[in-house]
Amino acid sequence: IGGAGAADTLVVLKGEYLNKAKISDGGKKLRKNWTSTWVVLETDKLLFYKESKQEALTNLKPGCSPDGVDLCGAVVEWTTERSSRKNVVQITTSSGSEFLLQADNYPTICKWHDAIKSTADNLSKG
Ligand code: I3P
Repeated sequence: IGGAGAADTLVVLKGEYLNKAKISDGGKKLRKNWTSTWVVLETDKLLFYKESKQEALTNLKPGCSPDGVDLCGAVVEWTTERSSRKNVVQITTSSGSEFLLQADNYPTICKWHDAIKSTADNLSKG
């Protein structure tokens, strides 16, 4: 994902640590591995950093772009089927990759679910 630090992207939700697991890549199932990830929501994408410190460092380095997902065409929904954990949100990208985001604190994950969903829905409206 390019455009880190570009003037046309704005942070919608400031970084926060959430549990993240990528469960499929382009339709191919992956072994689930939950990791604590620093997540930042921008106007068109969700960015993932290992640590909060990396957000500033990555943006300073020319040619260095963070790991993330394009939210255009993405489907965002609560799931109780993809995990035994509570408070799990599933994001399915237009390229067929699937991510799970989770937090034990319900208000926290609700805020992220609502913001990511409305961002994705707005982008899809074109
Ligand atoms: C997985 C691990 C995950 C679990 C997943 C297991 O085992 O226990 O935490 O997901 O369940 O397969 P392993 O470490 O051996 O890969 P949840 O915590 O989300 O339930 P799953 O296969 O039902 O997704």
